[in-house]
Amino acid sequence: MKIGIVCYPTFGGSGVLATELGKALAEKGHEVHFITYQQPVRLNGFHANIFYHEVRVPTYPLFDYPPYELALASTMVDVILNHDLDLIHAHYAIPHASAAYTAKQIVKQKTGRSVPVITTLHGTDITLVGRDKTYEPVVTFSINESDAITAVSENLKAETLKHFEIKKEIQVINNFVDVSRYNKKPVAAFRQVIAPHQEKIIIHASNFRKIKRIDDVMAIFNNIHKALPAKLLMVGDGPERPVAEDLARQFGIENDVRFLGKQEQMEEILAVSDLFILPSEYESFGLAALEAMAAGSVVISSDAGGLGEINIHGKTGYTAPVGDVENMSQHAIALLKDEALLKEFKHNAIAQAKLFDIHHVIPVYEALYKQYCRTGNC
Ligand code: GMT
Repeated sequence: MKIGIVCYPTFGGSGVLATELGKALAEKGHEVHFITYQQPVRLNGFHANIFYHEVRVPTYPLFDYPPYELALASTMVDVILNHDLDLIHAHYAIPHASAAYTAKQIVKQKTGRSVPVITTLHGTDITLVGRDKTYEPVVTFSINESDAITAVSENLKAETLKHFEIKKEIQVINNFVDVSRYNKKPVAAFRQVIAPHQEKIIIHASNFRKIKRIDDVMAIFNNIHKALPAKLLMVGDGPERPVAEDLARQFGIENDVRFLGKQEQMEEILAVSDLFILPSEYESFGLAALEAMAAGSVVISSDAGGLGEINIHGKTGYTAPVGDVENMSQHAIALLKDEALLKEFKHNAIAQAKLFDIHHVIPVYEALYKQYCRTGNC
C-alpha cells in the first residue's frame, strides 16, 4: 500500500509513535510518505520505501499567523496525486485531521477519487487543546468526517466519547514498542559514568510541561535520595526545566541529578535504568513508560488516564493518585531496597511490554488500512 503519514516531527509521543509505525510499515514492503514540517526525530537513515515531504509555509507581511494548516493540506494534495497514495493516516487531530479533510475534498473534486482518512487520537488533542472552545467544533467535525478513528487507549476512547459528539466507532489500537530494540544489556561504561558507586538509576523522560508534574518527580527523587544512594537522569526539555533545576538546588541534590536534554537513543539510556517516574496529571497512554518497561525498568506513576492500562500496580511497578508524592516515594524506596522484588518487577515489566510489542500492533493497523483501501495496491 502507499500510505501518507501526517504527524508532528518532534520528540512528543504522537510523533514518535507515527514515525515508528511508518518505519515498520516500510520494513514490511509498504511505501510510506511522511508529510510534516521537519524531518521526524526518529526518522534517521535511508530506507528505499520511505519518503519525506516537507511542508513549507511561505511568510508574508500580512500573515501574523502563518497558515500551516493550508500549506499542509496543499502538500497532502500534491503528494496524494503525484504518488498515488491509497490513504492518509493523520496522527493527532489538530490540525492534521482537518487538513486531511480539506485535502480529501480537493482530490475528490479534481479526480473523483475519495482518499480514505484515518485519524489516530493521541491525548492532548482531545483532553486539553481539542476541548478548548476555540477548536472544539472543527475537531468534532474532522473526527466525524474521518473514515476511521482510532485511540491509543481505552481511557482516551472514553474521554473522547465523554467530551465530543462522536458519531462513529472508535477503535482502540494501543501504542506499541519494539521490545527487541529496548531489551538491551546495559553498557557498563555508561553505567559507571552515571553511577560510579553502584547507585540506583532513576529516569524521568518527557516534554517537561506542567501536565508532567515535574515538581513531583523532583520531590519523589529527593525522598528516594534520602533513603538510598541514587542518581536521577532527566531526559527531555521544556518549560518546567528551570523549576526542576531550582528544586534540585533547593533540595541540595544537584550533584546527583543530570539533565540530559532531548535524546534520540532512548534505548541506550533506558538500558541502565532501575526505575522510571511518571507522576503526570494525565497521560492518555504513557509511551515513555512503556519504552522504559521494555528496557526492564520498573515504573512509579500516577494512576491518571491510561497509565493503569500499562503499568500494573503491584506487578510492573506502582500507581498512585495524582499528587500523592508520599505514596509514590514509599513504593519506590521499598522496591529499590529489595533486590529480589526489584528483579521480579523488572521481569514483569518486560513481560508486560511484550503484550504491546510492535509485531502484535502493526498487523492491526494493516488490517484497518485494508478495510478502506480501494485501489489495486491493496
Ligand atoms: O504529552 C506528551 O508526552 C506528548 C503527547 C503527544 O501528543 O505527542 O503525548 C500523547 O501521545 C502519546 C502517544 O500516543 C501518549 O503516550 C501520551 O500519553 C500522550 N500525552 C498525554 O496524554 C498528556
